[in-house]
Amino acid sequence: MTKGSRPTAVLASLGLVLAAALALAGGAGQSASAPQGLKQSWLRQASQPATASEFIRPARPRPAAEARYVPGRVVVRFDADLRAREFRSLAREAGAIAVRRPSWADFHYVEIPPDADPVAAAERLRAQPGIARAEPDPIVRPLWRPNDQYFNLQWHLQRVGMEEAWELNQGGSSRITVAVIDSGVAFVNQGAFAQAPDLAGTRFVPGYDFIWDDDVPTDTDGHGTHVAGTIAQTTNNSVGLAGIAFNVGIMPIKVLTSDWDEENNAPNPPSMSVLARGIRFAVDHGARVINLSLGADAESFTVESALRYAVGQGAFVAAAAGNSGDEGNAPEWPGAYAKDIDGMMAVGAVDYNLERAPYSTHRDYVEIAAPGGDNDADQNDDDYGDGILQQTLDPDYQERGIFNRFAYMFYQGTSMATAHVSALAALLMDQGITNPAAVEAAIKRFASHKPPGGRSDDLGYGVIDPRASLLGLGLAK
Ligand SMILES: [Ca+2]
Ligand SMILES: [Ca+2]
Ligand SMILES: [Ca+2]
Repeated sequence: MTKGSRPTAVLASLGLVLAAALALAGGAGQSASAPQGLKQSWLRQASQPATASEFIRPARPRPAAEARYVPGRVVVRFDADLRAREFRSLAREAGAIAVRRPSWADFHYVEIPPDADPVAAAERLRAQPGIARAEPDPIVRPLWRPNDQYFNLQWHLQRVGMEEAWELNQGGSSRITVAVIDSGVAFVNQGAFAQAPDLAGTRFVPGYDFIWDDDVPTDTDGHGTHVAGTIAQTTNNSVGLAGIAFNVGIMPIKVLTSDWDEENNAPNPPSMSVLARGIRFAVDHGARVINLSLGADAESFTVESALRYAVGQGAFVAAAAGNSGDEGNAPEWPGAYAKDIDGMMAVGAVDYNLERAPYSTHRDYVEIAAPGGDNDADQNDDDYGDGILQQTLDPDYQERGIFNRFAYMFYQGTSMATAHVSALAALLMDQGITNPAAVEAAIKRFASHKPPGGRSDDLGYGVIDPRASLLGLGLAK
């Protein structure tokens, strides 16, 4: 148990002591006591069949997130020897109104008035003895850059030689679970939610919805379903599209929100601390690979701690580098942690020519590149923008709150690139590599398009080469 982390029993008694001064909210329990919201009632509706159109469309731009931090909250790790009396005075000092420890966490939420400045409150808390860490909770958003052109070929699989790689390992196996920590996945037919038709043959393992607090992490956005498709779209079934590691198990974990989630008052925000809990859940439920096609513009000890826990438990992590390469090139977390963590890689995006896509963030933490697409280009002359094509929610219906209509959608972004690396890691794990650092080493060492000097901020150590990485492990065929 790390410094500042406490067993539940101690926390519960701390809360009771503080009850006079602070309202005590929640505890470390799971969903049994979670409030039931609109989503849970939609899950209980009579099921309707999924419908898939053959339309091929680009995704529409989404508005940028406005707030930088979740209001009304500071994330805190207490010193292990903190006494209740000391805490009462420091919480009052920081204007706290409640304290609770969420599930799958090694930290607490100190709740403050919704109009209070969480940055200032965290600063006040940090200055107090007995507080090991305190920070505002950065908002997390998906990393993709949709625009409005069309495309209908999976050039991104051909350009990295997937057909040749599949001769060595045809899509991995059910021994490997990949956690897709995202906006959820259209993985099940239940109530108002349907499974994407081209995920019908894909294997799913139980995950969790950290936004709505239930164990049916359906997708109300489309991003997570698209990412899951690149990893394990049902393949060789004569319909739809292919994925890379199509025999692995997908563990859907929802930590990102859609407009529908927010308009219908989903109880939890898409924040770094929520992401940290999702990572820990995935690791503790057997995920060997964790896909993080998301980012925030500020760091968080909660996520860094969860990432180190993940690789320490034998899970490889792939995280998007960011999509601000042509808009200020600011760093994104968790991607920026990757250069200091063996077994976690930050992924940049390349276009059809396997050169850095314009939006792909190019900083010192980029370690590998993979196709993320460029809908503004048509370098293969097929009259479609060069995006990454997978099946996901049809946005014409999704935006009206209809979650059983699907279409083939072009997305672009380091999100899409990250899915390629997660899938490759799953194939390598399936070959018997058990150490995430060894997976990272194999992906780096056997990359193609290695930059002069071995590494660049644009591509990291180069572009993934799945066949070479599999062969590099001594596999021959
Ligand atoms: Ca298919
Ligand atoms: Ca690394
Ligand atoms: Ca094209």
